Amino acid sequence: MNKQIRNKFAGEWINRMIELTNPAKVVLIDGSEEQKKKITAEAVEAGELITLNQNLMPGCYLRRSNPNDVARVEERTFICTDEQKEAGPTNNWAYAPEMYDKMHILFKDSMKGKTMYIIPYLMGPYDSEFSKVGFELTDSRYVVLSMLIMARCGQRVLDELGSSNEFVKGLHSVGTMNAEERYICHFPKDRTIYSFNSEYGGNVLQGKKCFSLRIASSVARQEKWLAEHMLILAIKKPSGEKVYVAAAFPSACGKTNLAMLIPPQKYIDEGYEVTTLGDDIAWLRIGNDGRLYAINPEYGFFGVAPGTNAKSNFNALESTRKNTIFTNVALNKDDNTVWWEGLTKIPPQNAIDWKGKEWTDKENVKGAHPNSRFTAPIENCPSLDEDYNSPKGVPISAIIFGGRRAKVMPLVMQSFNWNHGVFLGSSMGSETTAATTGKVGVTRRDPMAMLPFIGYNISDYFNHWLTMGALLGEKAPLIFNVNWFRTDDEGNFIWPGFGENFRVLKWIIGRCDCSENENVKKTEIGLLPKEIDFDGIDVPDDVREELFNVDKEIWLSEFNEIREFYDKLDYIPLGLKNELEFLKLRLENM
Ligand code: OXD
Ligand code: MN
Repeated sequence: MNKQIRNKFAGEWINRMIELTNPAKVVLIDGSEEQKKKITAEAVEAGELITLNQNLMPGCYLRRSNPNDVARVEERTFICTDEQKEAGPTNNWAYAPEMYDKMHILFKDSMKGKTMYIIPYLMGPYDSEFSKVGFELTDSRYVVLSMLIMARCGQRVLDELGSSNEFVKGLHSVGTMNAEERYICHFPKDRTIYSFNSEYGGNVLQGKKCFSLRIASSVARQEKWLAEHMLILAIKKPSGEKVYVAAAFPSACGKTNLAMLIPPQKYIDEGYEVTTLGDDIAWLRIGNDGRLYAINPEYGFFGVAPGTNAKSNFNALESTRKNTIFTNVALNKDDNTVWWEGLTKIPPQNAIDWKGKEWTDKENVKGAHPNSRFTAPIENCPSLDEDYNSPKGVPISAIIFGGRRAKVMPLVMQSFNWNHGVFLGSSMGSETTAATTGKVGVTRRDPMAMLPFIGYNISDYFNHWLTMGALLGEKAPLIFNVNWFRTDDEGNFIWPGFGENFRVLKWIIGRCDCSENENVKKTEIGLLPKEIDFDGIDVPDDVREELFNVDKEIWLSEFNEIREFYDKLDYIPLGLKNELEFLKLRLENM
């Protein structure tokens, strides 16, 4: 029996899980440096981690995963409830009692001969009304060490929990790594998460997608707040005033890059600065003053390595210089550091690929897996905002939605109002690239970039967004849509993106403080800038026009696609039905 946990509710549940999984030993994670060192040394000794060059990269390690376990598995991810309609048409549903039975068979004796680590963790800052406690019980040292980076963990969390029964229960076992029997299960009613047969971050670092999005979105609906797949950044204006922005993008749209953006020199010289609060998840609540406040519940970055370099994202690269775990990247044998596609133009001479083989055929074989990752402490980030840890959160002035659209969406537009903004979020999508599927240019709808993460029925989720707007009233943040991926007829991107995206952010914050009141025009699809500050970059006149072009035929077909998508849902909330109808009327009169 485990006597280390004094909280009666947690203690009882943990004892049941110990009985079920039958570990040889149980270790409570206390959050101390000594314990972390000890577990790291054991992981190195067991061959689970490779020590990298400690002079160049202190505290950094390389992990090679099972090659069958390199990404999130949406088809093996379940929302388990009593009735299917609670999960809705966009989730894999399982009948909760049946899934519990199945899981308890899989977990029976799954930790026999192994150590169970009890990780008490907190999503959100200490002493904050935003924050919520979870426990993850795991038999993986790699998961323990990754959780120590991604969340606030240990004794202080137990102190914060006190005698409360409010915590998320999580059980994880690496099992046999049989991909066919891989399960990522969520039981929102019991606030319980079970992950089995995987060690991939998005599946098993339970604080992240499982808790902070799927379980939290369902809790947020009950408690009237929002748990969203959003980065948070701050823009300091030359006056010294800061404006906070939250933004949601589907994967492969540069979310981490935007979160850590460095403005063009001209704006830095004028006194602008962008700072980072989070790159993946935001929890948003209405504060005492009626405004919407956000925190980043996480404590680290779980970023995609390939493509990250000093030019594409200096701040992300700097964040990985110390105390970072790299997963499935190549090992540079010359200096015992890491490498991935896009880090430098020329790969290292002598390297080992992500599968652990000598990397000789550099033409045909990738050194790093395309979804290889770095797990890095947030405090490493040079652009970290001073308020990233604030228990109060930061007041959000603008919400940005975005996707990868070759023709439909302009570079930037503002919604007419909150409901229209929710409509833009609900219908947002991204076109597939050759890298993601064989079929290029198919629009995959990914509402609010939350499709794989909404822990309940998507129609109720849309309704909840509309309700939040009604509660916020006049104090609601403005909602925008951006598209960095507009192309010409040959398929070339016409917008430089990266740091230049600051020009768009500048218009957005100008809309928030009314300084761009004159620089706006009403179109059928939303409010567009009359002009954007192109000073200092070479954007020909026809490209400037194309970036904001609204084509009636393209939009009519977009309208039809949105309607088809809506038709697949259980119901469409009235506020969104109206927006769809208004759009049609405006387009018909165009
Ligand atoms: C994701 C991630 O898959 O953040 O969205 O890793
Ligand atoms: Mn994400």
